[in-house]
Amino acid sequence: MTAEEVKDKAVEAKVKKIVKAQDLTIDPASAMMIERSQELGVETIFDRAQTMKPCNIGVQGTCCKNCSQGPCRLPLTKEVSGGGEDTRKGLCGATANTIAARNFARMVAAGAAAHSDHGRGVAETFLAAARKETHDYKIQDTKKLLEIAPDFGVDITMKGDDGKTLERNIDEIAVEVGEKALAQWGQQTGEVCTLKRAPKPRYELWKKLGVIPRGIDREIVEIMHRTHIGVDQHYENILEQCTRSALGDGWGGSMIATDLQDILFGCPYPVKSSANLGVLKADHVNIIIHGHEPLLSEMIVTAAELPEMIALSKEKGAKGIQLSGICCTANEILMRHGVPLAGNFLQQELAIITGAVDAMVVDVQCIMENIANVADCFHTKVITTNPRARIASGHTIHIEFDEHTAFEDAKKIVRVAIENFPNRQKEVIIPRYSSDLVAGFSYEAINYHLGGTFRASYAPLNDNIINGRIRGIGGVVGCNNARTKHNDGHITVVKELIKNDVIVLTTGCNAIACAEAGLLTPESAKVHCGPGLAEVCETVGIPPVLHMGSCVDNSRILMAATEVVKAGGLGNDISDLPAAGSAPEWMSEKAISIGHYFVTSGVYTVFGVTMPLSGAPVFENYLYRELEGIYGGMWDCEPDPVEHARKMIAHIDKKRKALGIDKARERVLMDMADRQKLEAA
Ligand code: XCC
Ligand code: SF4
Repeated sequence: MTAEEVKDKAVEAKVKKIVKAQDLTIDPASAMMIERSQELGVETIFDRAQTMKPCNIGVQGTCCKNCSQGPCRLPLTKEVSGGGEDTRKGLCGATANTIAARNFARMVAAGAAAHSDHGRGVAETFLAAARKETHDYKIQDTKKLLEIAPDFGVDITMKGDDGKTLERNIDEIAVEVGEKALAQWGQQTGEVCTLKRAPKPRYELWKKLGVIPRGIDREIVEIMHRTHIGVDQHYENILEQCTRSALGDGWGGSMIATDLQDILFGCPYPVKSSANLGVLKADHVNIIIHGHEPLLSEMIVTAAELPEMIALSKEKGAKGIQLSGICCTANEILMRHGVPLAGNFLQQELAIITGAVDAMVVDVQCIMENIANVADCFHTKVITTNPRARIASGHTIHIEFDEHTAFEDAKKIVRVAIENFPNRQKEVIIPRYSSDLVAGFSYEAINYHLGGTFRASYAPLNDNIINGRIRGIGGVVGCNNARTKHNDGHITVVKELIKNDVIVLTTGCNAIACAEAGLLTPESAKVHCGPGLAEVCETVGIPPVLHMGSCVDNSRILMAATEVVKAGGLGNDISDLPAAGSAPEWMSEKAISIGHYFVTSGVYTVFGVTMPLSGAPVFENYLYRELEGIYGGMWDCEPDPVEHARKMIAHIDKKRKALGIDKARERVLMDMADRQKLEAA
């Protein structure tokens, strides 16, 4: 070892000793497992976050490696931050703003590609099911099929010989919807048809600005072209392409994924379950499904319930099979089957460290390569299933999933897990923490819940916003980020919002964080909400935080916002609503695509932790301020979670004022002391 290396090691050891698990997460179950990892000497992301600091120039968004003459690195200088002239240039002359805009655009492209490729897979399976090429999948929700068919230009009725209107055969409709849906990806001209679902003024604005995506894939490819060296070198023009691509994600690929999944697997309605590592059972075969696509996991849910599988598990000495999930695959099967949540993004390694996971089955997205290394320290089998996503580290098994043999594949996987049960080596330690939850709030379910079966409508929600009981709507979503305390941003932001009577719609890893903190129960309303929101939740019987699903289900939030606009009384467009978006602990490129389709749909959207923009002040100003004049929504970044929530509330109040409904409630912020006074009274 060189002297340098010795020094590094010493620093590393010191850092490890200083950092307490309680400083890394607010979740007691996770803290327990972090400590256990330290005890066993199993390295996790929490350790590496201490020993490896992020690159200071990349963090500013101003490192360009788009050609081999670079990387050209343009950190912010004192002169520029002091208002002086910005003379920074890459070799080709690209300015810091061009570089940051190109980097941002590539994040949008990757994020939109991830969501949309997921959507494409769903559309392909949907079509196979509609054509009856597979018997494992069936068209289940025909009501939703008939509802969405017209959006794809598919007739649901036909004229009979006698001129009378007849209902069309449902299978024919399904095939046509499948074909039209799949065509949205490769379409070269025209418009992605689902954009028409937006409120009319929004659609018209997009049309006027020329940002309606022609085809989902085309806009993503065009970002890659434009950001190649020497093509698009104007940040405004680059951002316009980001808008096409992101809208093609939120109102296209993601929305179609959600719709077709609902039709194949059933539209979610409220369902009870539980969340956190405590859902694992020491005496059961534990199978965790992790990733994003419900296609395979739906089959695994069924396979794990087969009497033959349960019998096999007993033969191997277990009491049965416990299925649970991590990340958005978890959200998908929770929403439709009530399968419990084992944890969110930063808990994937920790789940394995319990020693109780017999198989972790992964599909695509947000699967850390290191789970393979952690699994090597235990008996856990990591099973990759998607040809797009394999792992070189550690020892993993690949059982490829094919929609034509889906159920057989799923049975194979469940069997591997069961056979692995007797191989447990280390002591099993499962933190005894799990929280009850209610999930399953599709926008259809919200409609039904608020209005009742016979007059399903968003009008009661609007009434309560207008009369001020509900101050506004917060869409809080997104990842975990190892650069910030696990779940702290999520829970602080959400609690601050509901305390101030802002109802929260959630998806993704925020939803899982809220579940773990007990915020997804109707009972949590009277503990955490301001009096207005508490009253509404109590009357209607809903939690103050509504779990709407996975990352692609952010499209449900767009549809809910559209329904609120349609219900009337709160303006004509999404940008008129007293609403704001947030991703307190974002990290993935998908989050950037989501953020951008929220912003360009008219929503003020705040991201936590950091944004790769600080080295490019002109581009940053464009995103954080000027965009509001164009789209009515804009980006912002606020790492402090309380301030983060307050910025959202300030925006909500600004919109209330513009609507003339600010008088309905006093514009005060409740803090904890006020709340206690109120409770005491
Ligand atoms: Fe992944 Fe969807 Fe982010 Fe969680 S929230 S870390 S993307 S699982 Ni969408
Ligand atoms: Fe440098 Fe320009 Fe090449 Fe980027 S594209 S690495 S700024 S020369």
